[in-house]
Amino acid sequence: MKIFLFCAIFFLVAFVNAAQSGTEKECTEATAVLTSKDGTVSGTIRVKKTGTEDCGVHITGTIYMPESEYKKRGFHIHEKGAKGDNCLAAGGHYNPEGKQHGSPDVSNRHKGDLGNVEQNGKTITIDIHDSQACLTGPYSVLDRSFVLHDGIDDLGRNNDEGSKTTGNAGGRIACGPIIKAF
Ligand SMILES: [Cu+2]
Ligand SMILES: [Zn+2]
Repeated sequence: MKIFLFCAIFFLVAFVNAAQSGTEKECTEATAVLTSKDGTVSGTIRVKKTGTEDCGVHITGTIYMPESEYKKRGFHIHEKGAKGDNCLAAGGHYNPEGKQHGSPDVSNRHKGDLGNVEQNGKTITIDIHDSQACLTGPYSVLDRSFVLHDGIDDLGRNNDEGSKTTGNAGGRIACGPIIKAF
């Protein structure tokens, strides 16, 4: 009887642990705080899963930065959730499938290719529906980084090497790791 009770408790504990680790993997919402090294750029971004599939998210947020004329800026998810070395620590564009750099609305693109965002005055308002970024599954963007660039992403439409790898979006002016929220 004692053995039976012991076994029953053992399996119950194992079952509860398995159920908990299952829910840990689930992620429906993530956040990222973007900053620049000099402190002049800051923003908060939210990523919400939009359906039951692993991929498909709604990305919203606001970035505040020094005033400039209306300008487009490249905005991507880069591979690593690190922001050292003026955001170079974030690595290259998140590209687990070995594709070319491209526009967010084509299938041959890096998973992290979100295109351009628009600065108006001191503000960039972000409101992106993306079908390829994922919050669950093998290609999750959790623990990777958003990177805001100084220049315009050419969306891979030119014939030079840079266009097919980075979109020639220029320097990295702010970044922030994508962290699980719920
Ligand atoms: Cu980038
Ligand atoms: Zn890219």
